[in-house]
Amino acid sequence: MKPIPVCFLLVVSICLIVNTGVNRSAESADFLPVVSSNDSLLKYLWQDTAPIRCIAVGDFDVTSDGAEIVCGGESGNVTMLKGRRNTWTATTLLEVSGTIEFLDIGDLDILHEGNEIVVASLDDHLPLAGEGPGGPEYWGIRVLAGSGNNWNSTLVFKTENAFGKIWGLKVGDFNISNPGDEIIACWEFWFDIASVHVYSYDGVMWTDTIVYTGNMVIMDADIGEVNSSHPGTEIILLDEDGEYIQLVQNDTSWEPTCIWAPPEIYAGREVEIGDVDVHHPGDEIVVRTRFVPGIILLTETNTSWTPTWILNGSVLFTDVGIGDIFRNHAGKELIAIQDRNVTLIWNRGQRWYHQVIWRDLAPLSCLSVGDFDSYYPGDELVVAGHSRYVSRILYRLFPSSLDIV
Ligand SMILES: [Ca+2]
Ligand SMILES: [Ca+2]
Ligand SMILES: [Ca+2]
Ligand SMILES: [Ca+2]
Repeated sequence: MKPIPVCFLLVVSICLIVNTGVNRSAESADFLPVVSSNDSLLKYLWQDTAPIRCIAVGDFDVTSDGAEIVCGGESGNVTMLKGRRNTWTATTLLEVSGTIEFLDIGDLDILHEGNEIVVASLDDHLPLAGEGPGGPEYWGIRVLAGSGNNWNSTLVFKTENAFGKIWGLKVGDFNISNPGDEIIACWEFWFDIASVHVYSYDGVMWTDTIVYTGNMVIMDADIGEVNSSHPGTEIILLDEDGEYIQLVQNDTSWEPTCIWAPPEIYAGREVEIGDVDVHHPGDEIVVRTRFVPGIILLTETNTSWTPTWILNGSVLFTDVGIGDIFRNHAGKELIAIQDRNVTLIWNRGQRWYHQVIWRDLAPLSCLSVGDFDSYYPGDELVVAGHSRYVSRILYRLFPSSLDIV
């Protein structure tokens, strides 16, 4: 652990509870064309005007049943998709003059009914004199709360005149002493200075807590019960060099421990934690690699950590997710995207299987799983990327060969 450099404190301005005034009344809500089709296996729910970078599924609008979809990307718009079977409506919830890079959903404000959406965007700017490529980037983290046609956006944090970049962002219970969920953001300030922040809202104000700093950039973070020798949840951080770091919360402080320091080929770009192996107690750590294309599983038994390389690829994977979408398999599966391909990954006994279940029209960027379509039982998978389409992949579209593996 390294103290936070003074330069970092000078260049970052913290803007807590700044309401940007985006409050859409019923009259001004920006409805986009409704998708309606007679095709019961409708694949493309909606098309954005520019490539889509991020997508999330969750129940953030209490006026409609079940979960909704939210997506964003190079258009600078955050769009909500609601629908059932062949009829879908798109509503713009927020517009920024830049790119939406991260979206996630959780209960950040316990006084607002239901869940809220977190949006992290890289905002456009005109270069200042002397600035070239690689100059300052202006990031904003906003929380969107609303229902129906009425949505509010609150700016939680922004960088100003700073070299800063968010590599990973999630919503979850990252601060057990604050009610509900919090935001974790893995920042790189200046060059190679890692600063992991947890943003907590207690119903009155936002608090920004630095939970980890270091000289190696942290690529991503997630939380779950991955370590049986420690009661409660653990946060896992991936550093750029390959170290896997466990953060455990002790009252109001977060204590880091390196749990695995593998060769660089195992260095991770993204971590997702969930119960993807019913034969192993608790949650497992799933990692998308950043140098050698692959998906890795890291599991703990009696304080020893075991890596399993469960999938190779020809090019780097761009997203990995966890969900229960394969009815012929008990428990949850992994879904990974690589170029135009969506691959389903599941285990039986000690063996891992994988199969491409969908090919999009252009390279994909993001995926999410949830019960966003009440017409079909259980959860559905949604993917998006350079085709600009949001595609729903139903179980009935899976290749029939899957069921005999
Ligand atoms: Ca709430
Ligand atoms: Ca909490
Ligand atoms: Ca398990
Ligand atoms: Ca469903």
